[in-house]
Amino acid sequence: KGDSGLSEINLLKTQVSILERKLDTLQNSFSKYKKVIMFPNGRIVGEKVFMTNGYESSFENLKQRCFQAGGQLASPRNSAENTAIQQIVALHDKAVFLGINDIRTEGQFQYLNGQAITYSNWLPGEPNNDRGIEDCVEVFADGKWNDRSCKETRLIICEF
Ligand code: 289
Ligand code: CA
Repeated sequence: KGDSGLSEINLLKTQVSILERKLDTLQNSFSKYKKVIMFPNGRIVGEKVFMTNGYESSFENLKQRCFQAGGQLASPRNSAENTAIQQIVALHDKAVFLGINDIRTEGQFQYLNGQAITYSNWLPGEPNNDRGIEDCVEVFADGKWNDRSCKETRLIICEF
């Protein structure tokens, strides 16, 4: 009887921890979708949410703003994510900066975590590092990328 009581408690503990993990997942999803409802300028692609609040500034400021909001500057990993960003650009009629740059090593574009990019959508002839000062990546309303000076002012899109 004593042993079976113990195993019942252990079973219950396992079930509670499974439920806790599920609750955690649900809460994370809910907080994402809540943001999209509050900011209808967003787009959901799989697990990611892309959003703008209309803020415009240079790359470093955009990067900081997204980080402070608990996300990061939009960093599309595939064409579906790039299309979501393209739609937001078209909606606002303003180009954006991505969370991608070649500040560390010229010609080697990387994500904000330092990994080399695995997806790109450059305009023909880009990146060209025009005048030797183009380390950031802007996206136009057609979804195409151009490297551009990080000092330019562009619209913010964060991903969460
Ligand atoms: O300052 C140069 C930029 O305005 C862009 O000019 C042309 O569109 C191309 O040379 C681009 O590569 C360049 O970023
Ligand atoms: Ca360029």
